Amino acid sequence: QELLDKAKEAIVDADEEEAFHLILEAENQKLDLLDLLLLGFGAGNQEIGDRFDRGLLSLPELIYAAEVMKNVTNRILGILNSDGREACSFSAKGTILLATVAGDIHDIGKGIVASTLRTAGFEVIDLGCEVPVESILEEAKKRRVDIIGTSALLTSTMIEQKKLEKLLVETGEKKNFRTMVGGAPCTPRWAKKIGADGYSEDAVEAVKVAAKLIE
Ligand code: B1M
Repeated sequence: QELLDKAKEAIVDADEEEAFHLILEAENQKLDLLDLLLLGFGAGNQEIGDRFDRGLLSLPELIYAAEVMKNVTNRILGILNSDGREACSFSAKGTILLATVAGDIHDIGKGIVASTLRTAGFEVIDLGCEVPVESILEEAKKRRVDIIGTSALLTSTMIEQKKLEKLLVETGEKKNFRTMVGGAPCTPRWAKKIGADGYSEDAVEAVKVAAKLIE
């Protein structure tokens, strides 16, 4: 718990050196790095968001702390992915394309989803952020993926997920792919409304939903 508290504090203080030191410490103590990421650093990320909301943090401060969170996320995911460990029992193999939708640069959560899916045995193609629906579909066709997963963190960019569903129907491609949506403003109701096949609230649930979609 002490390490988790320190991890939270490191993000709030935007202290990258301390954060990397804590990762090493957790590795040495053989602690679960995913727990450290989600419950420790993740709590710090949540806290900076809340502070920004309440006007206690300026945008440059938010950007700086978020950059530290991103570097920390990448470091931990790098370690976990190179371990080649299987975290879950659902080894439902399949290919998933992930993208944060056009106009949206939030990619920390999507990175965690990508890593969790990889750890669970899926092949993940991550197109990054600000990806237009046309590019998503083009790549999905080229790579013959099973599932297209989109992430949206802004209420103003969720509409891109609807745009993708529309494009899939209009081009006759809907039958060829399962779709999945996620990101803080998304809900199961939203997924149903736009015609997406799946929704998940977090990275762990994303694995279960993806496994179900390719059953
Ligand atoms: Co911004 N931002 N941000 N931001 N940011 C939010 C989302 C916001 C809620 C903050 C706020 O005002 N309270 C708000 C959105 C308001 C709204 O639309 N209703 C907001 C805003 C307004 C903005 C800007 C417009 C600010 C500005 O410029 N004025 C700007 C937008 C720029 C743009 O995108 N065009 C902006 C910028 C930024 C930073 C660059 C500073 C940084 C992003 C860095 C990065 O991602 N590379 C940032 C951050 C960090 C946040 C908050 C603080 C944290 C987001 C995050 O990383 N969460 C966020 C407030 C908050 O959420 N408390 C906020 C942690 C992450 C692990 O969770 O992303 O939810 P999350 O992912 C989860 C689940 O959602 C789910 O699993 C993940 C892991 O469990 N999930 C999926 C996600 N995708 C999924 C896909 C799936 C399945 C599950 O299947 C495909």
